[in-house]
Amino acid sequence: MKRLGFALSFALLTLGSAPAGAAPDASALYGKYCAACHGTDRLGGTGPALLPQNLGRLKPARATGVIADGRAATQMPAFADVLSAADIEALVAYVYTPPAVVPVWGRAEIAASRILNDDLIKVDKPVFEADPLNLFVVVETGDHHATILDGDRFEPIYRFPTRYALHGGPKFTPDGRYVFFMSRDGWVTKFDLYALDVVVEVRAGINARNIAISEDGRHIAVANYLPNTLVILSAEDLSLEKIFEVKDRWGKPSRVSAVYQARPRRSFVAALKDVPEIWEITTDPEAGPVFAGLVHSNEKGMKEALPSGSGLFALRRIEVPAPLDDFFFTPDYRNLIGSTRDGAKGSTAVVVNLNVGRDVARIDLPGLPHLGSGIAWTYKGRPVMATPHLKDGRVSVIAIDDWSVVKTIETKGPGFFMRSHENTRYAWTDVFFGPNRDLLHVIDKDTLEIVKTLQPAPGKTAAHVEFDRDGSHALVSIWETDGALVVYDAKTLKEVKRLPMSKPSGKYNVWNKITFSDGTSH
Ligand code: DHE
Repeated sequence: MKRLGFALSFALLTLGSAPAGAAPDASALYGKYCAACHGTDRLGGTGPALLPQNLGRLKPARATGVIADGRAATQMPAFADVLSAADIEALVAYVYTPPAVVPVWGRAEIAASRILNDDLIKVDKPVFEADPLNLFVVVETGDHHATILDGDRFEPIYRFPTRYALHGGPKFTPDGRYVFFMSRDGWVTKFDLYALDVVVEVRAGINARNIAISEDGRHIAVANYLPNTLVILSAEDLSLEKIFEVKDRWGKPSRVSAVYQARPRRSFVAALKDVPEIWEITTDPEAGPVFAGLVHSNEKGMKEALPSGSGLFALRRIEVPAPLDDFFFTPDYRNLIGSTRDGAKGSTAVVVNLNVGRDVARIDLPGLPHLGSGIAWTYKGRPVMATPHLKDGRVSVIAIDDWSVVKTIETKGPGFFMRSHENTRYAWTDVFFGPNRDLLHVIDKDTLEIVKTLQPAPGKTAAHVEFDRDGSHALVSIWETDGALVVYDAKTLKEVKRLPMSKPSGKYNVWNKITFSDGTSH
């Protein structure tokens, strides 16, 4: 498959900046220096989209530095010798200003963006010697690559470039053969883990959040901030199946925070950022027993039971007290816990029973719990979930039979991710923010005590753990451009191997993902 290089734009960098004293013409500067890579409409091209929504994670001061000095490990060049400081400031202001016309990304744009890899060699077994169900897919956001790692020998099998800025966990087909990646600019890539090559790519949105795959492996849902859509693609060839324009029952538009697969329900569940509704979309062609008959709110705001046989992609709206996002699902997918930021006391978690279609409990969890990273296990015969907090140094352990907080475990700082495995007695969590961000805590699931605190690389952020297929090893990321993957023996907690990697933001074990291990993200 061919991709245009950034080289094209650099050839155009021969013209000078604005004459001294004249106010820079930002639009002209953009057209001259940026458009070839980032698109005349700023929607992206070979370089990422330059719209305020897409730049939300980059502070303007940092953007000034990127234009002046370029960006390491990408093809973004330095412009300090070509543009004056005033030109650069004008460009920064320009890209942080919304375009005069709201960009459209609908059926035609999605279809036109689709790129099939005509060079893909069809194979019926893996082209490598390793257990295909114990592979790790490692996303390296330092230089925008992914590595396929043999999960028995912990040796890289293949490394390839990805789209710019992947986010969220890649999703696997139920047989573990194909994996789907999503970039924040809305690109979805289907990759064949047997052939080790891209199958097809499509751009499903301009600014996307995450993807989910349906229980039968036939559909991919894409959650978008821009435009306000939820897009359903065929997992076979990433052709477009349906676009939901996301609006509440009164017509108010909303961004989609995230979309999840609710496997036993045979549905997608979407978190909406701006309106107090959760959406459930059936992926069961018969709109089967779980979905049919459930209460939802219709377009007139009336509660009604969904008829049986509502059909593939039938939509059920569930009203909630406030917009909720960052969902943890109980292992049976009857309940979810979502965060709301409406409480005077800080964040509060709301439990929504998906069967009855309404909120059933509230849990006071100040300090912004990162519920999406929550994991579940059985503690003293009770089902519990545990979540790190993004703004507080603690892990909350919550009973999922009565929603009480069983224990608050003090940590050395706010955390981001949490992981375990059925075959290990430990749960691992990172300290992601603050001076102790190089630490990881290992918690005994039977005593809820921290039994060890690890420091794999002093001074460097250590984060995101994933176990191998049998739970005998835990893999940790060192989140630096010249970072590493550190393999620990999950019993002795001793390091067994260290592999250099470029900011390995996340790693995903095929087996744990396709079997929906309670210790990992889904
Ligand atoms: Fe993520 C997963 C939302 C910032 C790295 N992140 C997710 C998911 C959601 C989410 C909803 C679950 C999707 C899935 O896996 O299908 N993330 C958000 C945010 O709202 C937030 C706080 C702000 C934002 O800018 O979007 C945010 N996330 C970050 C980061 O800053 C991280 C650390 C670096 C990055 O690459 O952007 C980051 N998020 C991740 C990773 C996962 C993720 C590595 C997958 C976790 C997993 O193990 O499954």
